[in-house]
Amino acid sequence: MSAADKVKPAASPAAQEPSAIAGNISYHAQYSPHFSPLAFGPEQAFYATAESVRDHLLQRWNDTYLHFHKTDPKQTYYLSMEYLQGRALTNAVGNLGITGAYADALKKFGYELEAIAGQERDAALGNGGLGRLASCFLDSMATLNLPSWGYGLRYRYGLFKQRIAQEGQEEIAEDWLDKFSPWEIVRHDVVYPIRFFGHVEISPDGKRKWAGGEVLSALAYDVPIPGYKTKNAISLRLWDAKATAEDFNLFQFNDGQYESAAQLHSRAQQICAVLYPGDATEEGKLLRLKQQYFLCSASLQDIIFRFKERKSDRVSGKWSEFPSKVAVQMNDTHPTLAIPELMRLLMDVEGLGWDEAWDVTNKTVAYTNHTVLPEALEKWSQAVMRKLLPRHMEIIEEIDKRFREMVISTRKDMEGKIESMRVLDNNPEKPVVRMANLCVVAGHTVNGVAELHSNILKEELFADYLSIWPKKFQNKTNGITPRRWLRFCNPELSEIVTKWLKTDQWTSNLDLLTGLRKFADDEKLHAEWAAAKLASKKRLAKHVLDVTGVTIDPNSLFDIQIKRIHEYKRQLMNILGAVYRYKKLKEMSAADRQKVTPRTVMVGGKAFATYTNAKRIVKLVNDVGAVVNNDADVNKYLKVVFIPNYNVSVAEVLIPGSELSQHISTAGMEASGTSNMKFSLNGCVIIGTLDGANVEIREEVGQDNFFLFGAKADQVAGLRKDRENGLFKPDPRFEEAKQFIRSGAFGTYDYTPLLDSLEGNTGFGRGDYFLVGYDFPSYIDAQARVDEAYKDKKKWIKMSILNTAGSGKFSSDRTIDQYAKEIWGISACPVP
Ligand code: F58
Repeated sequence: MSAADKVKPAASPAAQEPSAIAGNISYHAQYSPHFSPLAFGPEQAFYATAESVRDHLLQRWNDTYLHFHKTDPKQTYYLSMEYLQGRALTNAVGNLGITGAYADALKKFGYELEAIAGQERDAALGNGGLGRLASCFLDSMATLNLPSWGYGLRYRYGLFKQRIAQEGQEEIAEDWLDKFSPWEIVRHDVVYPIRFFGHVEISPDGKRKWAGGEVLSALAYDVPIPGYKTKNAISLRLWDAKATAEDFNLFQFNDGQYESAAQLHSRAQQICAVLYPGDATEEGKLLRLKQQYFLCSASLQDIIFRFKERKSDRVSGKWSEFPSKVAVQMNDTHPTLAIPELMRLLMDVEGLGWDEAWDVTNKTVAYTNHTVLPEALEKWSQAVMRKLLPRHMEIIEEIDKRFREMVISTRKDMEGKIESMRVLDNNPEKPVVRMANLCVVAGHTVNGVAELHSNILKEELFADYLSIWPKKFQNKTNGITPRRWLRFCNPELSEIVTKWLKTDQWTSNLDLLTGLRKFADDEKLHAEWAAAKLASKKRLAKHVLDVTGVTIDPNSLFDIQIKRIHEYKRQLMNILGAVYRYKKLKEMSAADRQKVTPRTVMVGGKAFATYTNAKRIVKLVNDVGAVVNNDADVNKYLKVVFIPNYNVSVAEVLIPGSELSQHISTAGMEASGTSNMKFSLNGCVIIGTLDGANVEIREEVGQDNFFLFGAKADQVAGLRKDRENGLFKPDPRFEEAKQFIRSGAFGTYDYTPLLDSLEGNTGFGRGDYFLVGYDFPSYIDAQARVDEAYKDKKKWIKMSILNTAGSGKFSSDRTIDQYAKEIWGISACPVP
């Protein structure tokens, strides 16, 4: 009998009684080594509650591991540099079906579960949609009982905390591990060596091997991920970097040379210190490459270890079985080094030849692309790669050489295209490795994240490869977990949905939401729906007051744009629209103003620390808000609020309270978007362009329930040309809004560079590359249609209901089911 077989079931019915839970919470409060047993404030209550919930998780997690171990199914490993997990408590008790029991147990101590859950710090190990997608995927993998795991890095400080000061955004280290994370289990038994630098040694028989350099250790921390209404709990394995006692030079230390004595320890600490170390310097670039390699090497060593462990009779002769047991999904190009690392491990450690190793690698790895922005396509300096990973650079060169030879020998017609398709760009001024090309050449499947985006990949970005590998390219439209993004964050609306559908099965079968369509005109449903929305708006208004001091009116139209701040996402167009609205309100008579639909415009999001124009946009939103909100003539009709420190738990308050949300990127530039799905699911109407998943959302919810405007993706290139050729005639409203800002109406800060980026080629911007000027008039017109629609309460609520009803497609359960069947070839493996 193994140790795990002897464990008493924490998930037994008796253990789920409120009194048993209360006892368990007390136990953890008393015996927790973290706090004095005398104090039991909200914070202690949170940690004790979380540790108690963890007992339930651990049982399932152990059972799942054992079950996978025994049945040995093919398993997916999701490699991602980012996971935006947010808070875990509400989600964990919700997925385990013990929310009520925990709420009752906490009442015995005088606490509300919601308030205790609010004590938790967000795990913000991600930046934006890509990281949150990874977290939604884990939830769906566990829920669908799929044998699958996530691998990532355990950053000491996650994405920065954003503070708004006089000068605009300030970044502060986000200390999510300040106390400790109750959800992670440190695995002292799971440690792998990771080498950096060094050289390649060639043995007398010609075998090549990487040696020398410095070697650190990767230590695993496991975060159990419970599925919804299932016994399965999977792992998010996060790696931390360590140096050993042997690396600590006691002699130097005793000689007073403290820093050099612990040099390797300090380098180990740097690896997982922060997500996105600034990469303006060579050191920063090197550190980021180290992080990527660290993730890939540790994860692949672990995957190979498990492959061997699950069938102890597996010998190196059976490597052809590897792809039938292992699928590796690379979340964008950040884990591309998994390709040369798998090749290296197979050839240099396991003794396979090139062809065999290549076959295994190709059948194992697949790549998801999340962007077509040229500046976001990763390229690494060949010199840096050679210095840090000399053996990998050799392997990459060989991949490049063989790809080139293959094209030359089989596709004469493509000769002129080879240079741009190659993995290496040998431009003598700046020789680089093109990571996306490496992924396309080495992976068995490449997918985009929405129909439109996947078509752009096939027709533009990767068009040349399509004729070589027509079957390699797929679409997997993104999705979001309906548990976190409706069931748990919006309990009022969830209850209504359950009541009208007469089932709560929609939580794991989101297509059932279409059943709401037939009630879209029902007055009773309208009344309940409106009441739920108002309750969420009040909660949101309280949050705004708490964090900004601005009072907003829950009866005004709540208009929200929350996402990373980026010029292509066009928060600038939003704020120019608000500026235009403000100016018109000022010009109106008091009597006319009373006919206006009152609106609260909310913008939230973080600007990358070195992205100057994005920071200027943050500043502008705040400056406009400071003037508008204090202008007694108009502030009954318009408020503009910047929501600081946007993160997952803030989104959980904002999205349920939203009525209109803006997804207004330049067409063709937003790969998918996922917050658009969250908003629509929560009965929020979208104003948006035909971009990313907006296209599919509009199809699903109906075009009457979506405010469309702007240029189409296939017009964009032509419009940019026109602009360059001086053929663009700006709408007077666009000129008026910009001029108003230039006039100093919103303070003395110099917005010239930002506004000039919207003009022709000025040297500051790229000549309105993002086509704000072109789309502005149709945006303003669409906003006017919104104002009219909102006046008709019945019509608006119907639109809201139909948005929720049309959201079924956007469950990440659907997305993951498609990945499982069409890319990974894995099937459900439920714990009996
Ligand atoms: C996002 N990418 C896409 N990248 O922008 C969004 O359209 C899509 O819905 C989402 O992925 C999920 O597919 C994204 O979030 C990043 O955060 C990059 C990480 C590396 C540095 C540059 C930003």
